[in-house]
Amino acid sequence: MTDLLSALRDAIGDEHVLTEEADISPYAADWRGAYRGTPLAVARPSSTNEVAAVVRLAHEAGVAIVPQGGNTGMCGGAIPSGDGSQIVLSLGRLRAIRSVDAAGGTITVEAGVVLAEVQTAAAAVDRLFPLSLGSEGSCTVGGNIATNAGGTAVLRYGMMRSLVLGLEVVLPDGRVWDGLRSLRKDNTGYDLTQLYIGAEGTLGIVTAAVLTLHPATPARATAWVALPSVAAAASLLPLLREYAAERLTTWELVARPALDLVVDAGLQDPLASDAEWFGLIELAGPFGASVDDDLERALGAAVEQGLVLDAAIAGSPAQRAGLWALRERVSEAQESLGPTIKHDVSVPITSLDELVADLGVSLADALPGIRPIIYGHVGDGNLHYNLSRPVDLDGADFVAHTDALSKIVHDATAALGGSISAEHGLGSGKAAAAAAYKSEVEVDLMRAVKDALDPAGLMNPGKVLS
Ligand code: FAD
Ligand code: 2HG
Ligand code: ZN
Repeated sequence: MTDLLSALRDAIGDEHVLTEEADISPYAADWRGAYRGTPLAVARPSSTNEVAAVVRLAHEAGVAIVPQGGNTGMCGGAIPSGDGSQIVLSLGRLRAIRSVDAAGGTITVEAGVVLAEVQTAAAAVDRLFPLSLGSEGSCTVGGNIATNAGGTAVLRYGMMRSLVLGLEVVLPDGRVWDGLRSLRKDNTGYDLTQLYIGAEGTLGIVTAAVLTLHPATPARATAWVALPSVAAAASLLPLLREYAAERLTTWELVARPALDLVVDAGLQDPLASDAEWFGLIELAGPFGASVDDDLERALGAAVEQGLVLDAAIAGSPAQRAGLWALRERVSEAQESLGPTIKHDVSVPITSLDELVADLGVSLADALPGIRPIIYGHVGDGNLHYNLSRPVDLDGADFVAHTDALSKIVHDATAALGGSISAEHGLGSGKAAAAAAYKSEVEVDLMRAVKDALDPAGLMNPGKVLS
């Protein structure tokens, strides 16, 4: 290992190979402290060639690599094992925006560029990069690609995989695949770009990407609504589309206990409603688009049909930000209740009410006093069905119930034809669970891909496939 470390130092510079406890500890655990490992070292290359050199040297030494971007992931994907045998490869120094092509509608960026920086660079040329996550100030493009991130604009623009045109990838043996194409059409064989998206660093290291830019949407109309039920939230989707068509960008759900958390944390509740379910709706369009009128007409029809009980429409950018915060701050606010057992499930949108009703009963039976904090991307059929401890149960004792409680949530989701990871990926935390809900054929195919592209098994082992 001493030889490897000194070869790495020669390749990327002494100060960019970290081994001291104080230096490596920020890379050794996730942001919640839910996953913790022990890196052999942390390598911080600054270019594609340096990434290739690190990977080649590790490959020659038979040492595994764990890529890490902003370390905002939810499932432990960027965290090494605890045995001190794996190198964390941080992409944080690959920070260049290589080019912006407003006319062609593309931007080419390196993997370590923070998502918010891509949004800003797009806005500077009057374009939109639509991926939008609560973590956008710290997550990176490489991490967004590796997890196929979702967020609050998927309804209109799709997940990260629909925003990527081309990739540059360092392969497990250190070779570089230059697939940085900006073509909208390219039917020349297997789609390797899509294969690397959502692979969570298990097939190679993304070093750069060509991303799609969309027209800017300066006209925005935003509402916070009180709802009679989850079924109403599902029925609202086709109604909103009827009035807003593709301008409907966001349709998010927040349950009463989740709203109470952010209000307790200091946010203002715009509706004095005793409803159990709430939602955030946003329409967006080009300058001069009639989004305000469309939203008002849609909400009028929704109230008439009994799908919405009450609504507050943002009258200023500050009010809009206030409504968004009611949704975006829930994840962080739940941490105040102690450790969270997280679930990121999706079902067909028409089955959401059944899922919520079933789980309400079965989880309370399994652990009386358990507090579900439910919110998520209802327009995508995706709920964060997160669990907090009963008030009289210690955090550690609660976490000991994780497997049993998650099995209840995942079984109910699978019974409705759903997915146990809608947008966060599998990492190490959900890899085994996911395999249990897939057919043998599907797991075999995934293993065949892994074995073909990473025959030595050195790319983020134990993630995605346990
Ligand atoms: P990391 O956490 O560093 O890594 C994630 C995975 O990608 C790991 O497996 C890692 O090995 C791999 N990886 C990282 N970089 C590369 C690379 N260059 N090449 C290959 N593999 C790589 N996610 C959503 O989908 N939707 C949301 O709405 C959402 N909201 C969030 C809100 C908050 C407050 C937080 C904290 C997180 C949220 N997330 C959300 C989760 C997270 O931000 C995303 O998964 C994000 O895409 C991870 O990016 P990252 O750069 O932090 O990746
Ligand atoms: C969100 O939609 C994120 O807010 C985070 O995906 C969800 O913290 C979570 O469980
Ligand atoms: Zn989410």
